[in-house]
Amino acid sequence: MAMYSPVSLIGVPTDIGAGHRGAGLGPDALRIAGLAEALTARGVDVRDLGNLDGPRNPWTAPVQGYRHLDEVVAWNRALMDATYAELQAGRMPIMLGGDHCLGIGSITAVARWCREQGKTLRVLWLDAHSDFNTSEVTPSGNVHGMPVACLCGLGPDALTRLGGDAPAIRPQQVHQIGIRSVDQEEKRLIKQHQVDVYDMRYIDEAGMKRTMEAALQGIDANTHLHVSFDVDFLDPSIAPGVGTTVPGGVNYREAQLVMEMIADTGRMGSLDIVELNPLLDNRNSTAVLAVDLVESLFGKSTLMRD
Ligand code: NNH
Ligand code: MN
Ligand code: MN
Ligand code: MN
Repeated sequence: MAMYSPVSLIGVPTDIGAGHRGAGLGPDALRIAGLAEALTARGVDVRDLGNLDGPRNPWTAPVQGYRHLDEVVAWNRALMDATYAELQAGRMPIMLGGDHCLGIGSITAVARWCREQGKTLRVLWLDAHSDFNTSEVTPSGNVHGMPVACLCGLGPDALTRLGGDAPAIRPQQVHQIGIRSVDQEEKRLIKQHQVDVYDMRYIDEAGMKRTMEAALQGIDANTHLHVSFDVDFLDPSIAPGVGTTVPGGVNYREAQLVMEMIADTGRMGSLDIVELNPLLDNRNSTAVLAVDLVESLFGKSTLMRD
């Protein structure tokens, strides 16, 4: 069995950036599904840091294109600090979301740490959505549709400069897999900024193996791989417990292969698990599936390879 760095679980119980209530219950659903125990069984040293604290969700309408911007900033600042502290302590942060706006905080911290360590950061964004909206083009004002744009410097200063300098990352560092719902103006931005997108059409044509080979191409010993796993990446037939289901998603076998191929690189240094919504789930089955997939990220193969 491969040796993994020690892991810290950081619960971030908020749906502050989402369009449905309930993602704030995600951390406990993942705990109850046995995440820590599954990693321990893989031989990983796991510490559960419990949940971060932050403002309640005021559930108000957008103001200048953003819903709850102040609260989104507060949660992301807390997460950025917690993530950075774990990286500094030599531990792999696993963020238990919470909605995907939290990717701003976790990845800003990871980007800063990689810069200081001279590491090359690559972000794998597993999602049905590109999350590249801005306040001008968002159909909803929900910040969970904006984190990639914010990380690339498009957005309000309070989010793009969360870690001081903007942008935290370049669009070329982001590789998106499973994409099948992109808003009209968001498409234009994605093309303009040249994000590397492997949408479902690409996966249908090339197959998941070739898709992942392309997305992982060029990784070397100096690469830090950050995996941002939006559970709506998965097909709703196997993962109903998310706020924004989109049909035609990644199936069980494809998802396992994605995780196994990431594990094979040995370069995953941080992970987000976001958008799990237990209120919409079927007896926590989506949380159990997420844990199963995280086991594969840590080298558990359904074949006889370990
Ligand atoms: N694109 C839509 C929006 O910006 C939906 C985003 N929802 C997500 N993203 N779950 O991953 O409002
Ligand atoms: Mn997302
Ligand atoms: Mn999504
Ligand atoms: Mn597996």
